[in-house]
Amino acid sequence: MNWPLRISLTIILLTADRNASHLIGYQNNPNTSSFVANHVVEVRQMAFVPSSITVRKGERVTFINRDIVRHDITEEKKAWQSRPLGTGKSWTFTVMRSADYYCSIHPVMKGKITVK
Ligand SMILES: [Cu+2]
Repeated sequence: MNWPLRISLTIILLTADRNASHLIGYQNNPNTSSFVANHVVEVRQMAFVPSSITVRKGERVTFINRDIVRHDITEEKKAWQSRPLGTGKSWTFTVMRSADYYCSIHPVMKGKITVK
């Protein structure tokens, strides 16, 4: 690969990454044999990162606890809730509607998922 082409591809990849930094990939959906996007929200220093994401209905979100204390992910009206996640643990769910959520252990921690 020549250098100008390699630089162009790098710029494209960096731009794509900035636009969807929470999007880590696609997973095969065995029910539809289509691919479903998988978004990632990390929990770092008592905050959800990113705190707001936009997804399509049926896409998945994985929460990963990168913090040193336990956290959970609780929908505002408790429509859904993860188990408490220790350091390094993750929880994945399929998003069907927009939701505001928080950590029930530390209620100041808040996040938002918007289904477009
Ligand atoms: Cu917490």
